[in-house]
Amino acid sequence: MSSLPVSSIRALADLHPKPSNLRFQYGTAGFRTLGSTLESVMFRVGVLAGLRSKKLDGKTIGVMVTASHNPEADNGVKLVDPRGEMLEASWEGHATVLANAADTDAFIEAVENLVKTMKIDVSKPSRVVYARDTRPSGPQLIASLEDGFQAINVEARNAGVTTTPILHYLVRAINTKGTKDAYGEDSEEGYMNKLSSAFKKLIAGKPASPPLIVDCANGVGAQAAAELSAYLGETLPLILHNTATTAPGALNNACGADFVKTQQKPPPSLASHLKPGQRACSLDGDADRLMYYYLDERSQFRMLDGDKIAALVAAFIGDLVKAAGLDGQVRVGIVQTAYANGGSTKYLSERLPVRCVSTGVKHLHHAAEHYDIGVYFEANGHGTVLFSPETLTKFAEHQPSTPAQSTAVNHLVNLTQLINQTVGDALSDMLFVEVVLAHKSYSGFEWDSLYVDLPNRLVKVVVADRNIFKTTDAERRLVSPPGLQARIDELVGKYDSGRAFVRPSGTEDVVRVYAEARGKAQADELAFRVAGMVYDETGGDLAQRPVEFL
Ligand code: 16G
Ligand code: MG
Repeated sequence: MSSLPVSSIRALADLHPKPSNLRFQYGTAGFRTLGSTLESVMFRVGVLAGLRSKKLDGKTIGVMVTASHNPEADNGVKLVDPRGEMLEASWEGHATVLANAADTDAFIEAVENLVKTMKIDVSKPSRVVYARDTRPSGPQLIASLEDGFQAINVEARNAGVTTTPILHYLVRAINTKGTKDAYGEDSEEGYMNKLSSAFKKLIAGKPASPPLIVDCANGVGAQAAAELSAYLGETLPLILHNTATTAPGALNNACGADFVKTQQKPPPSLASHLKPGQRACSLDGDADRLMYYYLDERSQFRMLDGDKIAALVAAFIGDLVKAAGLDGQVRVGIVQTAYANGGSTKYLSERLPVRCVSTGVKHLHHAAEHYDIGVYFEANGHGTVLFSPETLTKFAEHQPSTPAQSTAVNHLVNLTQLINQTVGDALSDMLFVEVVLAHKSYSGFEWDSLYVDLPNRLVKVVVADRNIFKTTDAERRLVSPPGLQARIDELVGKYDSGRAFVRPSGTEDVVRVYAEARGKAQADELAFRVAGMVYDETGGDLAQRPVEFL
């Protein structure tokens, strides 16, 4: 049995020393911090990805270099497991250990430990496909990552500059190639073809759609959207904005899905393009989140966020399942987080089963897998719909008894092709929304009218130590610090339709407070009063209470 190529690892690891003053953590979205500090992390992730592949018998692992909606100077990296899903949670800890080994010797020791404890057969082949977004720090970080691949002889395939969801697609396509579960051709063209042909089938016979404005956040989504637009042609005219992928400082700056959601306004760059009634949407920096919006007849901004998308698409799928005659055989369910607006939860739970899970895509994704068709969306615009393997078989074997049933089954089958099954995908979700709008003859207004959002406020509190805040019940209740939840409950009880929760962020050194209530002023007041309680709990100086808006 061969052993680890220690001298090769050593020589290359020495080129990428860990900054001694920094500690890295593989968090909700992988490693993410200032791009200029990440070289050693990239090298080590290269080695780790190779080991993960060896552990899984040479299956292809994905590596995505991106910091999503974060500022341009940030960067990050996350691993993708063979079916195109997020890295298995137990390996997040291994990633953190490897990233924090103080020097080359400690790193080699950590790698040897991992090989031993996980019983990794290092003689197995290892395969990785990797990509990056458009950040300026990307090329240098990719070079470090490639040194990691080289250190343990990974067969590495460079997917270039592409979106996070396309990389996830590629991973699944590569690993299922030539099998009965073949996911698609393992190329960007394969992805574009798959989505655009399903879309064309789904909107066949519907009136031509008016053009859709797409804010590409000056990120990698701009390239993918331009490519997709060419495949779609007349079937969905896209007007792309914020496509300046090489303009310094432009990425996610006053544009993109996160800006729209947190500022509750359209990107200023779209101001002169948005006319009342015009549909528009924003992608985030790596094109896995989507926000829709429009201006009403009084030119008021109306946001159609992840919750509104969930409401629109879940009801559509539920209706198709019924129309196909599969009611009772195929269970449709919804997964949300505590951030889902109470209005959306009420609307959805009157129609379909709804579950609430902790924040973070991996939690939603796994919960959605428990349904035959699982619809999951975070309010921030990340989400997708999962069809279980048994459901796909049911669609294939179903014998429709009427032409209407047959049409509905066909639509469902086409949706399984349109919707990215690996991860939330802004472009795939955008096409899905457009299909539903076309089928229902909805404008933004009718869609928005499905339910009314409760006024809400999100606030972040900078505290000395966010780790003292521990939650339960899908992050809806605090168990620590003791007593705080009871005081929050008492306060919330004083507000009509009041709801509030406190959770430590998984991506920033802050605590987040969310509140909603019948009126805007009440929601704001509740959020700030709870934020005050949180701050007081940490013994801060009230005069400098560092509460920030988010
Ligand atoms: C990350 C998560 C997102 C979550 C957000 C919460 C992934 C791929 N992304 O962006 O799902 O909503 O973190 O951030 O899991 P927070 O913990 O700072 O509030
Ligand atoms: Mg993103």
